Amino acid sequence: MRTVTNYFIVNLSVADVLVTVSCLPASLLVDITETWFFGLTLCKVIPYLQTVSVSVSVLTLSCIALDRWYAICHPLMFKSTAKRARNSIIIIWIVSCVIMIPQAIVMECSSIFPQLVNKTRLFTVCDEHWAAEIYPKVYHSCFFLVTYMAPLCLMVLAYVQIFRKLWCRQIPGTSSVVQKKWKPLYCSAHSRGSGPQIKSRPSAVAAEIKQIRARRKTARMLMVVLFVFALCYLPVSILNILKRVFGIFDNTEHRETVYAWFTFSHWLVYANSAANPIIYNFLSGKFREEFKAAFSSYCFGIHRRREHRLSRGRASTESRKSLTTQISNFDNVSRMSEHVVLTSITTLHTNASGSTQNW
Ligand code: NVH
Repeated sequence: MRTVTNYFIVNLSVADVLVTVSCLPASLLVDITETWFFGLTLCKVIPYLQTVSVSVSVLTLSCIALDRWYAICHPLMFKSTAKRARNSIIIIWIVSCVIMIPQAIVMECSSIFPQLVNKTRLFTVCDEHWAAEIYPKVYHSCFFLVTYMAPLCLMVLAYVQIFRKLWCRQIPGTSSVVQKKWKPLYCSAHSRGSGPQIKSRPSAVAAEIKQIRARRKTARMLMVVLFVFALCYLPVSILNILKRVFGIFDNTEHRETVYAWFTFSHWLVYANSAANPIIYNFLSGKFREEFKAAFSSYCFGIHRRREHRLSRGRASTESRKSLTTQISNFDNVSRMSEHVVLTSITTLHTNASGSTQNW
């Protein structure tokens, strides 16, 4: 499915793969040995790729949130298309590669014992070298703001509005009694009864309920992805600020503990890359379905895939047959509410027109 969100999710995965392949092995070795074995070029390239990947991930998550925010909260203001998504992805990569160039410039190899420079790689470290003390403080404060704090705050605001729109809004064509039953308790009172109560055709109502249901599922998954991202990048971001801006670990007696915390924080960053496909697996039926199809076609060849497509085709035809069957897959609370809505609309409509029309 070439949706805008899916384009961005693929881009997020590219950044995840990039950081896992290029930075994880080096990070593992540095965390264990406290030594840089890879020479000056890679001392510039690997941390550069690390920061590019962070920037690409956070910008991609921001674009996903922005796209959902426009689609759900301001549908008439902006139309996002697959082409626009592709262009945004190109811009994300260019911007990330450009803004992280200073990182490559400041990375240098140095030896703890300069007399051993030409004899061994042991005691070599790869670290930032700045002309004055103030520069790293400014740079890392900006890095934290631009790659963590500001985008996360904006995304939280966007998802709060999306949440309100999807979970607290008036369902079209429903009476206030039905509406109260549909609307879960956690929605604030002010949104209750807002918006006109349009008496739409049942098929239109069903289509809209279906759309809201699909959007809720996607939004729920995206909120989990964002929450896990924020959680996994929090320790490394905080530790980095404490180290570079406040210089807290410069003369510490607890060197081992500090190293352990840094190692843990690096692993959380890499764990985030592994977490995303797991989240998609648990929270997206479509992802599971497509993954299984791709996996079985990889293992058993094209023949099986064709069979799978056919059976999926059958399944989707069957699923189109009955709206009630489709809706019965909803989660428990919503299922009950939805049942109330559908029964009430059907009853209302039957009473009004004497027939239940197509459904
Ligand atoms: C540059 C690093 C240094 C910490 C984040 C990821 C991250 C850090 C962070 C947040 C393993 C600017 C700011 C940096 C590093 C860097 C070697 C390597 C990496 F989301 F990774 F706070 N933070 N030496 N952080 N860097 O650890 O230069 O990328 O070999 O890639 S960094 S490494």
